Amino acid sequence: MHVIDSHTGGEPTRVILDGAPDLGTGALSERARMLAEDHEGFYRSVMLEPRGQPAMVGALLVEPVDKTCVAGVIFFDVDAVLGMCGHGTIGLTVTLGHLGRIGIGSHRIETPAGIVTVDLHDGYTVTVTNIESRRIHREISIEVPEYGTVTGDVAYGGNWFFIVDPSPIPVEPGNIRRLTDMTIAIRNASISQGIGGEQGEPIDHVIFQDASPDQGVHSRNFVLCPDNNYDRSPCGTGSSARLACLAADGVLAPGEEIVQQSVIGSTYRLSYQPGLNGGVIPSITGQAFIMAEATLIFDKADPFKAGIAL
Ligand code: PYC
Repeated sequence: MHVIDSHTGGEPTRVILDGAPDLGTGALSERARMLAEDHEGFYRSVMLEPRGQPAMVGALLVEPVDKTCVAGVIFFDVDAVLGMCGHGTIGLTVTLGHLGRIGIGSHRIETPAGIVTVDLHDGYTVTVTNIESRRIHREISIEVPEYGTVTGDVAYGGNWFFIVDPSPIPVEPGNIRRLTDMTIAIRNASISQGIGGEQGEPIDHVIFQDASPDQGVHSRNFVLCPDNNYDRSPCGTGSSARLACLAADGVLAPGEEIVQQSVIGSTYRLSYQPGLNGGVIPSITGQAFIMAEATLIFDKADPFKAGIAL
């Protein structure tokens, strides 16, 4: 299995070029469902230690249904198949450029959540124009065991987010353990209290928004991902959901650009245009760097061939 590893603002992406199970040629949402339900062992073995690393997102390259797209992709982490992934799309685009499969310019990529446009500006810098993103609940309260009532917005940016602003804990690297524990408790409480998407989709990510001490930065975030790791990047789909909230609150105008920072200090430039269905079309600009080109080996004699799953 050949893979290329990159990171986007510190968040790793592993693009799988070959050796994956055959998911057929159906709609990408159907192929994502097959991956989630029938091939859990495959995607976990690629993400889990010792082969993978915490916070890594896999990007399985597949044939797109829409032939105007340069690629189809299904993203996953160790615990879930994702609808879309912003940092992963930036990593994938830089990887496709590195492979010579695309050049500088604009390209379309098909994901289970819909078609996104990517602009490769140079060897590292990409703007993703995401699917339409929307807020569906403003200031909804959740009773969180051991933490009490927590109020936030529910919004969609390709995944489902519960966004708390301002953060109840300062978003600083020294607080990552506390931030992780509280956001896991919120996500679990949202699921047990049935708070999620319009069709009952569970909240899969939780965001805490805080001020940043850095000049020119709009805000700093902490983003919990489905695998209970935090996003080292400012989270592309989370930033999209956040843009939908800022637009709905009337505090950010179409085309106005802000800088969103992650808890480790990496940044995205963000803006939006109004969508056709009342939401926003987000633009996310960030950089990715290739780290490795590798052949993954699954030796039958290896007792941890399937990864370390405790
Ligand atoms: O950038 O959208 C994102 C993302 C989702 C999970 C990790 N990163």
